Amino acid sequence: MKFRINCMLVALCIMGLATTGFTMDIASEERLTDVKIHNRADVERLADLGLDIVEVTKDKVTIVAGSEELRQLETAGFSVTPMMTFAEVTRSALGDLGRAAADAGLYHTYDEATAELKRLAKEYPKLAKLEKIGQSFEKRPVYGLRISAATKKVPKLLLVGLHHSREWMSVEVPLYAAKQLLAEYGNVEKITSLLQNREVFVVPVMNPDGLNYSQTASSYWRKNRNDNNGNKYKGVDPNRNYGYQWGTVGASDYPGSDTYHGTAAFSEPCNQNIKRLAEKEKFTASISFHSYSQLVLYPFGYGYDIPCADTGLLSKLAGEMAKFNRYRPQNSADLYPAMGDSDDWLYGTMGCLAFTFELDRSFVPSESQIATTTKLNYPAIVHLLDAIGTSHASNHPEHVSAVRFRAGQLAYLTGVADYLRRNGREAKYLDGILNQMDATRQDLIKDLTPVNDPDGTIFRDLVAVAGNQNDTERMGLVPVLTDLKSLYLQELTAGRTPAIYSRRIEALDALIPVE
Ligand code: 0X9
Ligand code: ZN
Repeated sequence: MKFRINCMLVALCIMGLATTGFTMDIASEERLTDVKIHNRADVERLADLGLDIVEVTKDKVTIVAGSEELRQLETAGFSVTPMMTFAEVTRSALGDLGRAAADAGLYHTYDEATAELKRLAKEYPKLAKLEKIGQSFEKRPVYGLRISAATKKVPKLLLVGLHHSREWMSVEVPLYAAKQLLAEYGNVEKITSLLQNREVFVVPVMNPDGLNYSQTASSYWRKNRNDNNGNKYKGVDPNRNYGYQWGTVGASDYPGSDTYHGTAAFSEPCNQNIKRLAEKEKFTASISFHSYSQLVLYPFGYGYDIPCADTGLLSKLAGEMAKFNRYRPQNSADLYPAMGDSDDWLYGTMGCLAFTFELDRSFVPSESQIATTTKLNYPAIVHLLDAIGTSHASNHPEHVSAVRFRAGQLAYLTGVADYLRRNGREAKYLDGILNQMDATRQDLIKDLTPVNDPDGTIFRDLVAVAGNQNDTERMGLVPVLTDLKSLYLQELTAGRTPAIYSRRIEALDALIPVE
């Protein structure tokens, strides 16, 4: 952090001329290119060609393309306006930066970010713990910082930076959040209480090889540095390698593409690291930081209009966070459909309320923007941290297992109550059991309201549990099943998604004994 970035870079970013490679390693052919569009089908076509989309507006998509892609676009009938080549941008904007190994001005390098995490863990031993979550393709350790003052099990928030090498600001925002949370603990009442009741896990650099490459060799590199088995084209796009609906939507199977998805889902060590971590931690929510476009994105992103049980909650939270950073809340696919991103997997498979922030208005804004962007986004992060005290995805594993547990408990308690009754035990035991049953039943009903269980995940769990009980045990669930039936009947009468409710009523009828 010794030198300041060449002021030409500042000028470049003001002009909005950020670019990179359609990833040929042959940088001289790369051009920032405007492609005229007429509708969202055009955006979809561009994403499906595996193009490196930088920005989407109403009438144009800005991409980074080499000469091969320029030809491809023209053949496909798109009207294109090529702008600066990558070489021109690099020469005029970055000056010596590309050669000043291991120095990125005020931006953190991988080594600096790592040193910072180590320093924080040392300075706040009671609140912060440094953890190695794995290593990269080039065997750099990938670190995370676990931050919490909780003494019990609490909701967890994951903050991840730098999937894409050239998006340096995406390191700064989670790192700043870690520093700020720790500094404010004990000084700012709200943060003190939040850290006593939440956990934050910060991974500022998930793709260290890419960051290093971008800061020392090719500033606008996007992907990781997998050697692709000796292929002349290097790198896999880490935000196309997660394993939910993995395929070729908005990605490419060609190693030369900047959205190359790799040889298989989770083929990349950096993606495996996040997978392992998420499977272990069961995060309630996450934010993955990217740049640029000033957006708060939410799943699903692998196709247009994918039904999603938590759309209401996700868009509500995105909207609330966007009030703080004044970004635009948007469904990911509505930006452009692309499979294999972190949010789709974190939400779809792990039941985590997963968001992507597209920071700023260029890849590497001037250094003075670091303070502005980090401060701007901190309150949005704190808001999500606060919100997960009461909000969770309907498919969050702890929630689903809580329902299973309650249903099982209810069935078990029914058995115990029956035993007590039959053996003439003291009424006080029986009363206790009956009270407990009542409370459990009420909790279950709450879990199963259409709002909390819009896609019926929990309902299916309940039906499975009920179906597995013997007749006596199932009796404990009958009041719940009956109440649910009348709830669904009300919904049906009100004309809300009749198909779903009539199916649920049928399933309930099969479990409720006929009197
Ligand atoms: O394309 C990406 O991976 C993200 N944008 S970036 O410019 N930082 O590369 C956006 C991902 C959003 N997800 C989907 N559209 N599925
Ligand atoms: Zn990105």
